[in-house]
Amino acid sequence: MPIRVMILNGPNLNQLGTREPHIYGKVTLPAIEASCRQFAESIGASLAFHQSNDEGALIEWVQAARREADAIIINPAGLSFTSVALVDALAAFPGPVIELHISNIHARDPLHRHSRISAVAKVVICGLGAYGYIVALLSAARLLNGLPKTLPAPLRIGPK
Ligand code: DHK
Repeated sequence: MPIRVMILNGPNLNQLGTREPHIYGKVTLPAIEASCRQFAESIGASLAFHQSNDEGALIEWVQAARREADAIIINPAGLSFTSVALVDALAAFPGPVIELHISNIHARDPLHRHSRISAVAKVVICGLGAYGYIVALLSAARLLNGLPKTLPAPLRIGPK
C-alpha cells in the first residue's frame, strides 16, 4: 500500500507567484502542486493537496487526515502565529506532522517569527522556497519508511 501524504496550505498561499515575490518567490501554488504530484508519483506516494484561506476548512482536513493520511505536511502561513485550534487538531493526528514555510521565518520581523505549530511538528522546514515542498515530501516518505529502495542509499540515511 502506498504511503499517503496530505499537504495543507493556509491563508494567502493561493496568491503565491504575485504576492511579495521578494519574500515568497515567483512560483505559483498550482506549479508547486504539479511538482509535488510528479515527485509523489516518482516515489510511489499518494498525495492530497489543499489550500484554504479559512481556518475551519484546514481543521476539517486535519481531522480527515486521521483516516486518510499517514503524514501531514502543512504550511500554516499566517495561522502559524495565531491558531491554537490548528495546534489542537494537529496534536490529535497520530502520524508525523511536517511544518513548512517558504521563507525563513526565524529571520523575519517579530510578527512572523514564533510559530505555535512547531510545538506539535516533528519536522520544521523553512527558507528553501518552493523546493521546501519537495524536501518535505522526501522527509515524509523517509519518516514513514516509504522511500523506494531504488533511490541512492544516502537518501535513505536515518532518520534515527
Ligand atoms: C507564509 C505566510 O503566509 C506567512 O504568514 C508566514 C509563510 C510564512 C511562508 O514562508 O511560507 O509567516
